Amino acid sequence: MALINFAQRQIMTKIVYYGPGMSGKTSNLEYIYSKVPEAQRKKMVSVATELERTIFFDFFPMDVGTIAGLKVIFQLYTVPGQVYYSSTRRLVLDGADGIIFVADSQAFRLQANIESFRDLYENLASYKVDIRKIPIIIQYNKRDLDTALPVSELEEKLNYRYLPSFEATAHTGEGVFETLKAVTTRVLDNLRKEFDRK
Ligand SMILES: Nc1nc2c(ncn2[C@@H]2O[C@H](COP(=O)(O)OP(=O)(O)OP(=O)(O)O)[C@@H](O)[C@H]2O)c(=O)[nH]1
Ligand SMILES: [Mg+2]
Repeated sequence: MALINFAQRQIMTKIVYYGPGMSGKTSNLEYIYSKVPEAQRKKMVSVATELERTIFFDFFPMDVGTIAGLKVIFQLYTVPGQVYYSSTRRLVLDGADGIIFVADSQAFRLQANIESFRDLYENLASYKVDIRKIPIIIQYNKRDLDTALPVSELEEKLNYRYLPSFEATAHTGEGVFETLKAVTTRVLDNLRKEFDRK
């Protein structure tokens, strides 16, 4: 649910990086943050409780242009992945306009990916989000590891809804911007449709 601020002439959208613990969500954000020029981002904010961390920052891509004369801002969020932070994940997901599910490609994390996907759908359902409308992109991360499963197997086990998917190695940055672009493009399409209707 994008927020429009007419006074500042901007639209704030929310992208959430979701996925199991240690899959590479924070690494995605850190890489993006390190590559985006300062003029196109705000400071990274880290909200830490005693045990967990939620990180976010605002990102204003230059090539997007405006929608109805409003500047589009993407707020990129990452949630803590471990199972017991379920309530934080649910809160961070509230109002998301697009989601990147960062899966860990390693064979021994397959079940954790499956459970995290289920957790995502349950949380979206609790907010009555129509999963056919919200853009969800899958990122198969940690492709550099020998223990990574073939993408065909991950597709079969995780991507039964045929969502767009990308391979990545987040800590070196490979695939990170491709994944981000896939979600922002779809979020923008949704926004334009929304404005056309009005
Ligand atoms: N080999 C390899 N390691 C990675 C990759 N991406 C992230 N890592 C490592 O995996 C570990 C966890 O990465 P994070 O980015 O902190 O994972 P996270 O998903 O934010 O984890 P939580 O916040 O606990 O849910 C770190 O040691 C990263 O350096 C990758 O593509 N390949
Ligand atoms: Mg993290």
